[in-house]
Amino acid sequence: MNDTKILIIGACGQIGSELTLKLREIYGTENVIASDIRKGEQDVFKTGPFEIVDAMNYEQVEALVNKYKVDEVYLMAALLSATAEKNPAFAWDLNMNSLFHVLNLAKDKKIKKIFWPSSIAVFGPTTPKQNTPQYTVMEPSTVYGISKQAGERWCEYYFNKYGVDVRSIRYPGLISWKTPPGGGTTDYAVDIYYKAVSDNNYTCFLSENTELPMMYMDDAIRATIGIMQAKAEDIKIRSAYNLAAMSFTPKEIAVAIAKEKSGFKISYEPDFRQAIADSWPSSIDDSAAANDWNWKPEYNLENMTKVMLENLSK
Ligand code: AKB
Repeated sequence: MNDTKILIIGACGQIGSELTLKLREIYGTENVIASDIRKGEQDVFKTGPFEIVDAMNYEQVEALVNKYKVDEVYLMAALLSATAEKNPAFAWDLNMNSLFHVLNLAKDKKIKKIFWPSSIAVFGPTTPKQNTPQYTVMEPSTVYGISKQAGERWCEYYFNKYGVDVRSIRYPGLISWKTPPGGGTTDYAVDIYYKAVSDNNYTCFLSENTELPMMYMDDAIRATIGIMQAKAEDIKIRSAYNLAAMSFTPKEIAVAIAKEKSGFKISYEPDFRQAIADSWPSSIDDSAAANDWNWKPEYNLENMTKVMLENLSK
């Protein structure tokens, strides 16, 4: 396993940066090639190989795969929900073309395995909101959700038709103190901790009772590497797995923060992201991931809040 060569596309983003460091710990620095459209202010390009790549350019991606004899690709480049609504055409191009490039590289046997992230955004206003099942009505109403839903169908198609070993999970909102998120609807759940530490108050862009599925980044990274290391025959779902850890509202996260930081205050000024959040599930049934590849989260709102505040206060 230690000779496996891994390419991460979108390595400077919120998930990519932490994923790169973890994969380098497991597979060895030289075996994990980080790449992105530009260098971020990240450890990723100081701790191992780093290449500039445009995920939408097939020749550039193929050249990297050939140069490093890449076995596995983690395609983390994407425009998230809020940013995608501002530039739907570009979001569609980036999210879909980059996926086709790696799927086609695997179809042509140039790479062996792909990780591609999906999202709770594949669900829409007609989906059952509580404990949303793995298989259910899916009518996403955002361009991001539409691209993730279409991407899931293509992943399954390439697996069924060409035997491409592609694996995916539907991430909930992700929370980390290491790298800030960019352009998502769930970003408030990260911003709130930064503001709690700097100002002891926060104005939330979602309303107080908007309940969304969320996850601490360490759990998300464990899930990502877990599904990639699982035996191929255990991965029974080749579109994307539901994944869950906790669900809370802005009001509930504010209460959890106030327990650690007395006097913390929240106010609410919902903007265009409210409609996106209202179209998504409140909680997720992830029993298929638990059954098929032993997924189990470790963080809940309380222990995550302690870790977030502790680290951001340093
Ligand atoms: C977003 O808010 O767009 C993302 C997601 C749920 O996929 N965090």
